[in-house]
Amino acid sequence: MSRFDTYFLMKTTDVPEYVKEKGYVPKDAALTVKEIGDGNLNYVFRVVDAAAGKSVIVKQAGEALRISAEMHVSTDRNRIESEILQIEWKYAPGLVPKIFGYDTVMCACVMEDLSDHQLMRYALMRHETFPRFAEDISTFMVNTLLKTTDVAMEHKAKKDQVKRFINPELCEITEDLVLTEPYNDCNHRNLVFPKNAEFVRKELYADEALHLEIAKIKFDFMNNAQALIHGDLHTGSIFVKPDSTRVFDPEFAFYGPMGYDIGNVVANLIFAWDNGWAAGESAFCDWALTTIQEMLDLFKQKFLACFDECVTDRMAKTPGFKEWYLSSIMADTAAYAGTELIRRTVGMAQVKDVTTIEDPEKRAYAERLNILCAKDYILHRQAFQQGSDFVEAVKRAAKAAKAAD
Ligand code: SR1
Ligand code: MG
Repeated sequence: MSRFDTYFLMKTTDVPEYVKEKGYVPKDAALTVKEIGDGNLNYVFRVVDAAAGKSVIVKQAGEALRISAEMHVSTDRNRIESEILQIEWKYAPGLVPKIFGYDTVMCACVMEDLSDHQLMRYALMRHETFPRFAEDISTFMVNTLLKTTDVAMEHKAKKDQVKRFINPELCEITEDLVLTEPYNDCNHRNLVFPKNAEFVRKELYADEALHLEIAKIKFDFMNNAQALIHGDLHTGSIFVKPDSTRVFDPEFAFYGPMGYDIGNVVANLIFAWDNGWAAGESAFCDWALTTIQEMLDLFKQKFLACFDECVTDRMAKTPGFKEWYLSSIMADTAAYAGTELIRRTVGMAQVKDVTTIEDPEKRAYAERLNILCAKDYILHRQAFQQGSDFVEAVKRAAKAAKAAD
């Protein structure tokens, strides 16, 4: 009988016994443990065996979320995360952390320690640039997304995956926080920067044409079981070094539209641009926009090449289909870049890139830019097909946000 035979939320002091009992480190190892979690949901412990020069990460799901004690989500999310990371490792080796084990009782997984990397959001807030990022993230997305679709997988095996990764509670968070509340504040959880209160009322709460498009996008998110998506691919879910990129934290994963992942990356690079603009870091801002363009164009190029290699469905080989399919993914990318830009600007879960902009005028401007760019992406989504289309919209919004002051 072990005290880890029944679930409880571990404290730092419980973790050494846990990793020893589960066999991840020798019983006599002298360990140091630090809680390093930075997300909204889970607890993350770094366990170091200094004498052996080894370390691992233990990630445990709590029953209440860190961001709000009132929000409860099944601890099964940690099982989904462990299994997805193993699938992603198969499709995109070296671009996710290695999983060493998952414990269904404690809802904890033990994985590779990536402390030699930095959390991408914080590195971007220091205006560091990552030359490999566009290459790596486009490879990650093509390999994990296209290869898990019906065009590439045996159809019954794909449907089994849809069943296995049904993720209703985490999807509900996205349906509420991303695809409902930013447009009406129906749960009174929005956080609107006071200087932009009237702008948000007019541009988001009172725009019925926008609401109709968001309703269409929301039901696409809920019903388009296209690929096994990460589901929360923002820069706080990515570790970077100049020569390495690792995506982690796929607990929101489910079968959904590919554009949701791609659009999230686009939006989060725009948040990085906001921060760089407020700090007067023009070279960094240029890098952020160039990276959006390169990432999307590389995605398209690799997608078309990979399609020819991995397509198995007879009808999917019909001439013209792959271009049509890719074009719909680019439009979805614009739609979900837009919804991410808006929800992180006025919704409950915001991003430090923007909230730490100290000058209130600059922050208000950046937030107006995000909202105007988002509306362009959402309302004209079919027109966004090339990387440069996405970048031009940022430049248009930068001008329009000044006029909207
Ligand atoms: C209640 S969780 C808030 C947000 O944090 C996660 O990272 C997801 O983005 C979610 O929407
Ligand atoms: Mg997360």
